[in-house]
Amino acid sequence: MRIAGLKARAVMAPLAQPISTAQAVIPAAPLVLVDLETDAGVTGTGYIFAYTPLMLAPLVTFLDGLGETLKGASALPLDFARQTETQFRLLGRQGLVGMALAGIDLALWDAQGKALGQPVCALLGASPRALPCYDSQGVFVPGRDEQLIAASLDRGFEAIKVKLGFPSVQEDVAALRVVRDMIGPDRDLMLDYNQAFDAPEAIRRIRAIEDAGLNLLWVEEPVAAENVAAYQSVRAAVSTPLQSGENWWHAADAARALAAGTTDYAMPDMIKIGGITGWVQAAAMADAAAVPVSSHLFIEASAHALAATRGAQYLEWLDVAGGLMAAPLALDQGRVTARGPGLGIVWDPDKVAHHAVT
Ligand code: SMN
Ligand code: MG
Repeated sequence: MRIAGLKARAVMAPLAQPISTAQAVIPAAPLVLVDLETDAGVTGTGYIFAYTPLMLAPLVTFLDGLGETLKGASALPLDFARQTETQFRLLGRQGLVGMALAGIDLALWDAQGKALGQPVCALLGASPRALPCYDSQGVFVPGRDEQLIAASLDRGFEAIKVKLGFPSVQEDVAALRVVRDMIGPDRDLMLDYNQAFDAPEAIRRIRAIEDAGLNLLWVEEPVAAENVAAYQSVRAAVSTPLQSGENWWHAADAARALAAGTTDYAMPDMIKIGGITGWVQAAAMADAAAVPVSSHLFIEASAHALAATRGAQYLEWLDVAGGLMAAPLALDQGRVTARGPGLGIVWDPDKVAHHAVT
C-alpha cells in the first residue's frame, strides 16, 4: 500500500466543558484532522490537538507541503518513521514537526486497519477490551463545580482527576477535601498541577495534601516536564506517586525519564510520543520498568493502544473530538472499549464543516 495524498483541515471542536489548567484555559479544542489517501482505496484518519488556535494554520501548511513529498511512499508506519527520521534529522522532530508526523502515523495505522478490516489493537496483537477510565476534569473551584463531580459519579466513573494550582496550598487542600468527601474513600482521586511549581514548592504542597489525609492516587506534573532533577527531588521527598509523560517527545524522552527514575506512573500523549508507533516503544519501556501506563487525550487511538499495553492503568476520559463525530466513543459504566475498523474515527461532515477554521 502506498500514500496517494494527504489532506489536513483545521477545526475548533466544541467541548462539553472548557479545559482549565493551572497554566491556561482552553475553551474549544483546536484540532487538525488528517486524512491520508492510499492507492488501496482506503483513507486513513487521525487528528492532532494543537493546544492553541495559533498553531492550526502552521500545522496545516506544513502537512500540505509534507503530503506532496510523501506521494508514492510506503503507507506502512515504520517505513514512514524511517523516512521522516532522515528527512527531519537536521531540523529535529519536536514541536510542530513531531505533532504533524504523529498525526500521519495515526492515519497510517488507521489505513492499515481499514485495509485489513481489523481494529488497530488487533494489528498490535490485542483484542478490544473494556478499559477503566478516569474522568478528567478542569480546575475544581468549590461552590462552582460540585455538579461536575456529581455528573462523573452518575456516569459511573470509579476515578476522577482534577486540576489545581490556587495561590495557596490551603485552597488546594480545601478544594480536594470537597471532592474527596463527594466521591468517598474508595474511588481513585488524582491531581494535575500542570508544571506549576519549582521543586521546593511542589514538595511543600504535596506534603500538606498528604498531611490532610486526602489519599491521592497520583500527583501529575508538579514541576516543569523537562526538569529531570526536579522530578527526582520531589519523588524522593514525598510518598504520593508522581505521574508524568504527556510532555515526553518521542520514545527517547520516555527512555531518559524512565532511566532517571523521574516518575511512578507514565501517561504518554499519543501525538507527542509519536503516534501508535511511538506509543508502542514508550509503553514497552515503561512496562519493562514496572511503571504503569495511562493515556493523555486522544481517547479513540488510546483505547486501541492501551488494549495492547501490558501494565495499562487508566484511560484519561477527556473527549476533545467527539463533538465532530456522528457516533462519539461511548462510555459504559466508566469504561471504554476500542472499536474498529482501524482507529474507529468517523467524522460527521456537517459538524466538521460547521466548526471548520478557514
Ligand atoms: C491537559 C493539559 C492540556 C490540555 C489537555 C489536557 C492535562 C491533562 O495536562 O492531563 O488532562
Ligand atoms: Mg496532565
